[in-house]
Amino acid sequence: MLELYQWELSQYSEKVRLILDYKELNYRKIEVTPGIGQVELFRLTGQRQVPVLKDGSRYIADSTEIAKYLDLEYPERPLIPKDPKKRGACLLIEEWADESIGIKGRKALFAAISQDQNFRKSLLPTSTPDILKNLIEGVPRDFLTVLGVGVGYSPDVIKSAIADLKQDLEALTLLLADSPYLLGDEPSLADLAVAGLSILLKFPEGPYLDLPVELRGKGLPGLADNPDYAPFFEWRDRIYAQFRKPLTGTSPSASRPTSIQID
Ligand SMILES: N[C@@H](CCC(=O)N[C@@H](CS)C(=O)NCC(=O)O)C(=O)O
Repeated sequence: MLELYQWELSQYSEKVRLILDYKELNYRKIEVTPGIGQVELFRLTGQRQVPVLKDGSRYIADSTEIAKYLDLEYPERPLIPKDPKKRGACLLIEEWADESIGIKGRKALFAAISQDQNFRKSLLPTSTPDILKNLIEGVPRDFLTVLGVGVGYSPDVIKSAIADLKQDLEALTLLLADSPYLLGDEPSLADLAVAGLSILLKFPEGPYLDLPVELRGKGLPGLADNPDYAPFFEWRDRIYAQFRKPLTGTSPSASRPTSIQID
């Protein structure tokens, strides 16, 4: 069976999960432990990031490479159109979504977490002991701001990320005004990339991610609750209802591995 080395709340991992579900491929999720698990990932693949797909003895890193690999090896329900114009537009949107929504969504979420203690506490894994939750909940906002500056997320960077995301959402809403999918009447990798990468802007309403139930449908203030972008999130809900498989089992986090497994 295919295996996906992932983080549950990684937007690039979600893009791949949506693609796997769209192609109706079964896979097993392997939650990589930040830090130590990434060292193992480096040993296996020469890089430290998730997602990584394992197919037999092959490891494929990077969500775009994984999408292309899956379309070649599992051509049923193709992701990338054959028509040259649509193919070009599909590849362009996919790349743009990675660079814009994927990266800026993470920055904007960082800002939201650093400003809202309840949001931050709810985002910690459900398995985190209360003592740790309380410790992190008590971290002063300034400390997180300093941390943010340390990783390149200064208040200016965050402000500009949010402004760019607003333009992205306006553009997507316009593109989707008269067609069910970004490239017209058929779904493509462009839709799956945009929909999957946008989880950090607003978590899906349905039972698709292993995160506290109260966070479902919640998202970035000014984006997730902005009526101007409601058509975009309605479109995304439709994509999820059509193609994304809901979580199965009563307590997905309980059965989650705590480190990556090596054959
Ligand atoms: N270009 C990569 C980006 C993947 C990425 O940014 N992954 C993040 C999680 S969302 C990660 O692994 N970060 C850990 C690190 O960089 O050490 C892709 O499309 O898969």
